[in-house]
Amino acid sequence: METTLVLLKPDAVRRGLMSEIIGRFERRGFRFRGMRLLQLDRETAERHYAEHSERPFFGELVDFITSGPIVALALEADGAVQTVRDMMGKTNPLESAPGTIRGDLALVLSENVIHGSDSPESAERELGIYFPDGLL
Ligand code: IDP
Ligand code: MG
Repeated sequence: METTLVLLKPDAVRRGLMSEIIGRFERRGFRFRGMRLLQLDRETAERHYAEHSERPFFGELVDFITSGPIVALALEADGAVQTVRDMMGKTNPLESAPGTIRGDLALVLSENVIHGSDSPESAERELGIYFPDGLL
């Protein structure tokens, strides 16, 4: 079994899309091992997105992800990392297929409603940021 880290970004919470997105994961059958509503400080956001620290959009990315409450989910299934990535769609919502979360709910690259870990190694690192006391 594998566990992955999902974030519902501030745009998802502001737009009232929490139940829409969480419901998709419930209906798909994931086991929920953690769920938190929180707002990131800049230091934690920079740690989360450390791989992008040299990118020109890094400042805006941190501004955005700290701009309001987010929901962090720890979701378990066989192949959870890839299954969540498939359900999310492509990074740019304009390239995301209908039926995916971004393909159904987003239009803008910088406000693409969801984060999902991109590998089991990333999932382990990111779960430690949001669920330092462990999972259920
Ligand atoms: P991912 O969220 O699909 O894993 P990443 O490449 O890890 O995509 O990028 C992290 C986040 O940074 C994306 O979800 C998107 O919101 C934002 N982002 C990626 N590329 C750009 C860009 O070129 N301009 C502005 N924001 C970007
Ligand atoms: Mg990524």
